[in-house]
Amino acid sequence: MSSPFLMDEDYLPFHPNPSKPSFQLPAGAVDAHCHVFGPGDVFPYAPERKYTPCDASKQQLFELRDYLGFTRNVIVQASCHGKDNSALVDALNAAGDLARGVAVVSPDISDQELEIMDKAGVKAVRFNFVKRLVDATPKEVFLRTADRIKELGWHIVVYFEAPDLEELTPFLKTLPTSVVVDHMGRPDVTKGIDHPDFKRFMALLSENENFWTKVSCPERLTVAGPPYDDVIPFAKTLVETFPDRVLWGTDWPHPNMKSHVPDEGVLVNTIPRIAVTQALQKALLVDNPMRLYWPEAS
Ligand code: 0GY
Repeated sequence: MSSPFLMDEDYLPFHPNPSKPSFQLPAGAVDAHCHVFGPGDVFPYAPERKYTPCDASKQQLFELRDYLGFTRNVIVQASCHGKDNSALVDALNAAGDLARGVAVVSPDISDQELEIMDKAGVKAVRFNFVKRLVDATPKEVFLRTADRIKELGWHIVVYFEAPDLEELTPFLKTLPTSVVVDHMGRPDVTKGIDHPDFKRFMALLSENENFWTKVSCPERLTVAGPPYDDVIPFAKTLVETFPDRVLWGTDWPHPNMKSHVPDEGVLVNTIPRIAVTQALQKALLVDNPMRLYWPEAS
């Protein structure tokens, strides 16, 4: 059956044949930010979604994992699936121990549903503050969700854009778990690493040891385009200042890209430019994600 969902007209599907990276990933590397989308005829997109993507199946994700040389994935529930985590749970169950998940849930979720997700490998929930992706959720609702999931030992992933950090900081500091900030808090890279916005983000991490960040998504943050020279200083600064609290992910299948279709081989080749020693690379790609998502194995 063909998908009942029509991809948005301006939606760019993921790269059909990415290049092989010249950078060889360390053994056991984790792609700590990626998604599965649908397929829509099996796992329908949410009625409240802000975009309709190109289907991106678990099999395609696992093929990319193997092709690039990753061992494991952390799969993040994306806004187009709303709070229906079925596609995520299905992918986690198919991956066995090789994937962990980040879900999106309401505080009224049942214990039984939480248990199913926990068993499948969900380790976190995501709070999304990006206005083009989701309608606003009251902070009090997020706090109730945080209270539910902290009992399971899960943590919280947050997605916001740099101009919103100042307003969000008092709230973020009240979160009772480890907190992972997506995509370096989405800095405006034209402003440079000495701009107050990026300094505020650095201060958040230095003053709060429970905060981590994904030094991911050069393809979203760049103005210059590949090979993403303008994003490197931001990620390199974070990796060198907080070597034990950084994660890296491909962001496959790159929803809502407008400027270009990212080549994941080129993305992987940015890693040795932001983590310039083998020790930093191993921390970023293996030790840190294993500690957070596979604590029993690390
Ligand atoms: C990402 C970024 C985006 C989308 C989502 O949940 C989502 O739909 O996260 C975006 O459009 O910036 O991390 O995939």
